[in-house]
Amino acid sequence: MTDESVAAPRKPRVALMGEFSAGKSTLSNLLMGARPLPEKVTATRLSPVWISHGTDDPYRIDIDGTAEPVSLENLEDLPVQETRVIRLFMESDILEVCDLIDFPGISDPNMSSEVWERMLTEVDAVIWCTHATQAWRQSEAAVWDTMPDSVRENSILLITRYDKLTTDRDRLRVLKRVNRETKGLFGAVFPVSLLKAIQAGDDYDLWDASGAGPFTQHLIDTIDVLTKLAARTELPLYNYGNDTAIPEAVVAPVVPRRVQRSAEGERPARPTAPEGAETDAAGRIIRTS
Ligand SMILES: Nc1nc2c(ncn2[C@@H]2O[C@H](COP(=O)(O)OP(=O)(O)OP(=O)(O)O)[C@@H](O)[C@H]2O)c(=O)[nH]1
Ligand SMILES: [Mg+2]
Repeated sequence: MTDESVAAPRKPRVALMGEFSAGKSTLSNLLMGARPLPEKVTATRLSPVWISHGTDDPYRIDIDGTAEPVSLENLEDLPVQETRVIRLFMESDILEVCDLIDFPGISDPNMSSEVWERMLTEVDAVIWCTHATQAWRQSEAAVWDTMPDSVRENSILLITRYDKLTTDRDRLRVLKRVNRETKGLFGAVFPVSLLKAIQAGDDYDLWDASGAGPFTQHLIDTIDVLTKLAARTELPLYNYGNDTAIPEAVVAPVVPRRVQRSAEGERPARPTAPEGAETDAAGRIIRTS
């Protein structure tokens, strides 16, 4: 544990979840402006990876609670079934305001769902990544159905790999269907091409066209809300049932209003799309709630 985390109230914990290959790890790279893991490691099945701000060495926590140092190069050798979570520390802007937990894919036939289910109770909010070309499958809806409202209302649904849909008609069709089928189940829904967002570099227009602009702005606002909620309770929101009131706020910390995308460049906060906004011909924006 870093000194910082002992002194400060706990940070909100945002989980990155979704089906296999939906873009969870790409999203964590985008948000942190860096790759936390070597390329070859991200290609393998890992236990949930919980990333916090700091310079501490990585370690794993066994299912019996024992902590043990690990090497980043050898994460793929760790026993997935016996590892509750891998803890990593990085000095990235977004980690100053929240922790990120990168989950494995939900319906991986080579991994028991227990591996990620046992980490759900640590979560305050989720960014759920759903493949644009097969968005919001039954398997995704079934898992989301088990989440408490306290988590769902602060969660974001990202329709990822949106660039794989090639016509405006397809994009609109998918967006409308997903919005219809997930009505009331998420705080907001955004279509995005994570690949294009990463490739945008410092090109402001490309960044916006990727869908990352409105999404990151909404994420910053959500982290603000979560920070205030987290200050009221030591328990993750997952553990607050629908009928359990969250205690009154003691402090309302101020969240820096920025998410740095890359080591070199930083982008000013962008305005969110107005309520009820739809796509334009370039497939940009769309914030629906
Ligand atoms: N075209 C396109 N490819 C993407 C996009 N997002 C991710 N990818 C690619 O999809 C592949 C899978 O992405 P990951 O980020 O590893 O997906 P994941 O959800 O972490 O996958 P698992 O952890 O294996 O379940 C990678 O090759 C990415 O480059 C996108 O928006 N557009
Ligand atoms: Mg991954």
